Amino acid sequence: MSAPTDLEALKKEAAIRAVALVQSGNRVGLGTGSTAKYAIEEIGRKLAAGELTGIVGVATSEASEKLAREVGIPTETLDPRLLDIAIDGADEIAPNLDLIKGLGGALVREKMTEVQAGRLIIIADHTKIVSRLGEKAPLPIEILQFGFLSTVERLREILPAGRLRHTGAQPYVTDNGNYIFDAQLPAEMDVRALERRLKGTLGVVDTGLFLGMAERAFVAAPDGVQELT
Ligand code: ABF
Repeated sequence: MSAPTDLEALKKEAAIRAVALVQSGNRVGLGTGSTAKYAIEEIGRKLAAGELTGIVGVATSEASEKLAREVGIPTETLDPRLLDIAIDGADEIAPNLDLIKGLGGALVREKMTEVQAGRLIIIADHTKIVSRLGEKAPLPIEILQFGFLSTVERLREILPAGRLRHTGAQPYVTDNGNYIFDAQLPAEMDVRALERRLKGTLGVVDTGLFLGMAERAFVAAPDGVQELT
């Protein structure tokens, strides 16, 4: 059988590979975005077919919560219990599986959920592979609405090239009621030092840097799905 060439078909195939790691009885972190959507649908399909039982999903966004309900996945909100596995997309994947996430706006719920997962499995198409973080995508940084102009000024002292995300004329608002500052990362950036500095910046809720969190990635390319560890 020849490999599918359509990108959506490949993203779906990557999602199916990741969902194969889910076992009956697992508590599963449900990611957000157009690739994670396929994983949620596949879990729903397997539940309906009786191929999986006893799954509990913890959704990383309102949109994923809604989709999970539609496909029949019982959901709970995040509590201190660990999750067995989480499956999510990414905006950039570095060779060591460090990630930029959050262009979809769900970075805080994603990070809070996925840090509690025994395994974080990333699914993406090949355009997300980079040689260094910040090569293609900006780094999303979620900030409080209160005093946001002050926070943006503080952030510009660290990352001068960046701007508040907008939807039309209005600032984009996350599921948590916050704003997002999208910053260009300079080359040769120590992302671990950057993460510490950003997390210590007043008004910052969290960043889209997911460092040392992913266990593996299934990356969809025209010649098939590659597994990165
Ligand atoms: C989420 O969805 C995000 O962290 C990331 O921003 C985005 C990727 O979406 P897609 O799979 O649609 O490219 O996983």
